[in-house]
Amino acid sequence: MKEIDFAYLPVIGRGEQIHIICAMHGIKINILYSTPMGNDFQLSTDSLFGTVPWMKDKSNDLILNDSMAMVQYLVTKYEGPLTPLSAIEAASIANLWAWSNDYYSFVLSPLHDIITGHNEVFWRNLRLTDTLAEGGKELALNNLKILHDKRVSFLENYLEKFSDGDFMVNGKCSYADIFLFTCVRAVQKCAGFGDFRALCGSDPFADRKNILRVCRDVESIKEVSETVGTKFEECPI
Ligand SMILES: N[C@@H](CCC(=O)N[C@@H](CS)C(=O)NCC(=O)O)C(=O)O
Repeated sequence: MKEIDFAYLPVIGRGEQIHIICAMHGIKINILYSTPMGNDFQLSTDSLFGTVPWMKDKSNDLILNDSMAMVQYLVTKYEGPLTPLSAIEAASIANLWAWSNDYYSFVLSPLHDIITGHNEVFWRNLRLTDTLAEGGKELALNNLKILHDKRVSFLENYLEKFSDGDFMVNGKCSYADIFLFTCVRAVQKCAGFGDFRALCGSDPFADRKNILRVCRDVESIKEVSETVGTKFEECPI
């Protein structure tokens, strides 16, 4: 049985990559919408770490509560086009996935806090010790633009040097390409990032030709476009 229960929020966030991976590997997903945006899954009691994404494999009751653990498990346990072919390939993919994970944690998550007005004490920056607390939204957005430009430049330069064909690793799509794609398109299209886009002259990835090429490569996969549909236009973040 290739089937998982999957709890997340009705946003792109860290969840859409899992939907795409499951579609590409023929894994059925039962969607549970989590609090505070849904009621199928209680974040504070049903999840191990008080966070989503969360998943349970119906075939063996394995529960995972971290997106990195999930993507690696799913492409290993249920072989398909995203399964790495060697230890070196697997490590290179994880390494590039981590770029998006850091970008998500340090740029997108704080932007989410600004978009949703979330300013409770929490483990991320931008709440107690940094500029959202001290300088307000305008300074926080400007600082996040600096972080965005700096971090995106590193990936763009890396791809210019080391990735000559399609996708980022060995010319074939990986879960690293997929997470990059969902992060980039969310920033470019989701309504919540409008203020950030305006600050960046409408498209924060406008001149990043290598990153945009990877996104187009990913988008050209049938399961990807079918899974994503109009979600980037409809989801707030
Ligand atoms: N390392 C975790 C991070 C999970 C995480 O921070 N998830 C956010 C939503 S994207 C969350 O559940 N936040 C709960 C909260 O802010 O209370 C992963 O990638 O799965």
